[in-house]
Amino acid sequence: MRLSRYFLPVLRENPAEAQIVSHRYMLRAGMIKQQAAGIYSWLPLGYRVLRRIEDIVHQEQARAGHIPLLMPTLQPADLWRESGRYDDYGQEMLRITDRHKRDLLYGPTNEEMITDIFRSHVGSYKDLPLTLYHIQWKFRDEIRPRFGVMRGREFLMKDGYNFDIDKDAALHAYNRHMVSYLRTYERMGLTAIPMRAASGPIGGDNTHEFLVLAATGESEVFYDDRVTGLKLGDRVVDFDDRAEVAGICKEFTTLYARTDETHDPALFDQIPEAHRKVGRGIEVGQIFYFSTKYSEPMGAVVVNDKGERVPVHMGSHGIGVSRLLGAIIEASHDDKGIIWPEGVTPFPVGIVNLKQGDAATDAACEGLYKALTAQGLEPLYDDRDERAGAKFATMDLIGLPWRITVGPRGLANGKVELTSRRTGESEEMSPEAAVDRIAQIYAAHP
Ligand code: 5CA
Repeated sequence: MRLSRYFLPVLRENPAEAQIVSHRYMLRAGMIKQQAAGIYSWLPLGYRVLRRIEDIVHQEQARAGHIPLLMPTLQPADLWRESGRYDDYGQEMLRITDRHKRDLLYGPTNEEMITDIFRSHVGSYKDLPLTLYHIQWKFRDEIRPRFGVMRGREFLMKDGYNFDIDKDAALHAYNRHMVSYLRTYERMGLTAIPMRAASGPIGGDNTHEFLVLAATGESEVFYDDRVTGLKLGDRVVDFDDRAEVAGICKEFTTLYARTDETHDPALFDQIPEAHRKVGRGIEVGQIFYFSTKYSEPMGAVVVNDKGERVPVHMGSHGIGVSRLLGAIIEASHDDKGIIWPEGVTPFPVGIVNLKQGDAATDAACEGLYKALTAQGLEPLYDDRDERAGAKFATMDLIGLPWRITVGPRGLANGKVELTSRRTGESEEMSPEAAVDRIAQIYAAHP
């Protein structure tokens, strides 16, 4: 992509309405535009990151054996009358009436609809286990939408639903989600800690939230700081192996980590003082096991191996896809702008031409552009006729993790400069070596 042809409406001034750094940088970097309170357009740069995050979510769900589908944003109210949640959900639910005076709603979550799909097509234990998920827009008429995409009214969520024959099988599905989420967040450069939580309107007793530590987080968290050192890494996990998956969950949930909703001061005080931490966190996901809460009233039953009709055991599992952009920026930025982790960056590398119009620098930039593109590493080439300072400021603001700078002085010696956005360190090398290095770096981020 050439910046001269792209649509990147960066703002020079700090927008007054943005109270936290992620919101400020998303507006300044031309990633989003607010259209109404808590409702945003995703401009090209923001949309690229959103899609990267969706890709990672899809890949890790596939790895765990979960199956994608797509349900609509609008749902008939009657489904929610069956579960009893139509009245319970209150003012957060956006209710709509169509021309035939039928009650609809913009889905805040999909337990009812997925249960309806299941009961229409599945009748035997032989079709279990089954986990279906989608990535779809949700609407919750939050009383205080704020912090940009962090607490929106319209927001993108991955929500998955497991159907199992009994509690043990459903708890395995719960554990499978926990492990798949650990890797999902790690690939985005995040440390997201599973914390025992409260279930709210979704229901059930077993639930964990995933929290990214950040001073601007909306949840108060209490934890043993050794939990932040745990990593799943690139371990090969057999998601069908109940003991292995449960073992990983135990590893990540044994140290104390709770939100204020479930905090137990007596237990907390048993942690050695040096490791006892109180902080704030951003909730980027939540998993639930709620047994037969929806299957029973909605008649989602299967015939078991003894020929009896039994309601299926279910859970639901959510990732805040659009919120993740904010969480990643909160966790990774400096005073010049965003610092994207390689896993989610909108472009793997930027090219800055210090002397646009100079035959040698233009040719070298074109060469880099072609070589990187040929390797599937689409660069963002700043080919505008701008001062070097302005080009650097834009690159720093939008946060691509690597920058190749091409100027007449370096080129005279056959060199360009490769700079890390995170460390600020630069290294001179030939254009070919720079391309190789970028390819090497991204080999670890498919
Ligand atoms: N049905 C369940 C699991 S699929 C569910 O709805 N869970 S949830 O309520 O916890 O939402 C899942 C995730 O969506 C949350 O962890 C959070 O990351 C994200 N989320 C929730 N509300 C908002 C909001 N107003 N703006 C942005 N993201 C949100």
